[in-house]
Amino acid sequence: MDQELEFFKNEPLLNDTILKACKRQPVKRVPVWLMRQAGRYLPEYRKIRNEMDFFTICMTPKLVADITLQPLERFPVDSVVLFSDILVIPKAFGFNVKMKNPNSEPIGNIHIERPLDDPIKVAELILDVPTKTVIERLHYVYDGIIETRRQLRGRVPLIGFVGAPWTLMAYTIQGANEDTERAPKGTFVKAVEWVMKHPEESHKLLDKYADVAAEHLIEQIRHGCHLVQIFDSWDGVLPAALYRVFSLPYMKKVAEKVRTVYPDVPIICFPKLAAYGIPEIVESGVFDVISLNCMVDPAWAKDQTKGKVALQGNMNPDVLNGPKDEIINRTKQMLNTFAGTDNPRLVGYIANLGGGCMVTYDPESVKTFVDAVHKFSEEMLAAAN
Ligand code: 1CP
Repeated sequence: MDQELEFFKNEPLLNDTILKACKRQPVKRVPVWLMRQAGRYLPEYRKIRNEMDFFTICMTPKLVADITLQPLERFPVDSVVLFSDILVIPKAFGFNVKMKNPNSEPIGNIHIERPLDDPIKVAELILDVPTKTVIERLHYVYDGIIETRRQLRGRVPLIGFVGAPWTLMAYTIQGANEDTERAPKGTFVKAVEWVMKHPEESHKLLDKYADVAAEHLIEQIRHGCHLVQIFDSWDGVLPAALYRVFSLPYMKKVAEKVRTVYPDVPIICFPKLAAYGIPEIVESGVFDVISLNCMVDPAWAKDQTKGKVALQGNMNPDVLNGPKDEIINRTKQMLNTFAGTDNPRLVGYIANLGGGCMVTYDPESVKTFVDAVHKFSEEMLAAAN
């Protein structure tokens, strides 16, 4: 296996545009991929998923590789994202992570059967589980990466990923992205209550999750991922003052640890709802790229980041449910906004959605978006010469 990993390390990449954009080097056209492009809306994924449990698929390297590559077989995306999930980490700690209604509702909600409900259990359920043990239990992810690299044959780079410590903690305590009076969807009330009531245990838990998340990214890179993304999907439930204490420092810790082992591998961070964190994320100096949610105005983000990091995003995902002309016009508009007057060559820019692909997409709409990014950015860059 070591020989194969060595081969992957040296395998030439046929398209490294996204790696160049991450490092703010010039490109001939803007690279594009879509968050959650694998799985979900593709009929070839739904077919597999109708017959199999989600985590069984994640644990089967051949299927991981097939599903990871499905978007590339249809569209000329400039990167593929590994088929896995952020919740593989709580699962590897021993939490029973389940997909609700797996049969009747293929794209279901996640829930954890017995979430962390008492601070006294942090030691036993989290701190006492050696990081090495957790990483061993995640070996199926690395096996999936190896199989994906075999089938990918250097066509485009492979993105690995992890959930940010705060987002992982939010799921571990809330148990689900609930939809009840106590915890309306997307608010993670119990998790926010925890950081107020049990700050010390929260910090210990976050610190351990940061260790494991960093090791998980390091192993993903070691097994063949070319770049990585950290998803802080639920940062926005923390007001800025709490975000600075309980989220950002731990996301930073993950990136710093990865950097010590792989100083040159691009790290993208996705502060999904906490745009207020962007200036400090830039200041931290450990991220190559910030992925912008569609709620963020690109002109504002450019002003905040001043070319010190690359930017990724941020088409409203709803647009891809609309007509073709609208997708094309909005894509043009997006490229023009990111270029502005100061960056006509679109240096340090990766086109993407501002959130994940939706189950409702017609695959043709994804193709329209990808083709439009390539066509118009090529024209814009040629004109800027
Ligand atoms: O392109 C891809 O979809 C590839 C891999 C991928 C990624 C990057 C999956 C597969 N999940 C993720 C990340 C992920 N998982 C995030 C961060 C991204 C984001 O903010 O959108 C989050 C929050 C999760 C947690 C998760 N996994 C949920 C959300 C629960 C909720 O409501 O809070 C769900 C429903 C899943 C299951 C899942 N993971 C991936 C897929 C394709 C699916 C759908 C599963 C199915 O087939 O039933």
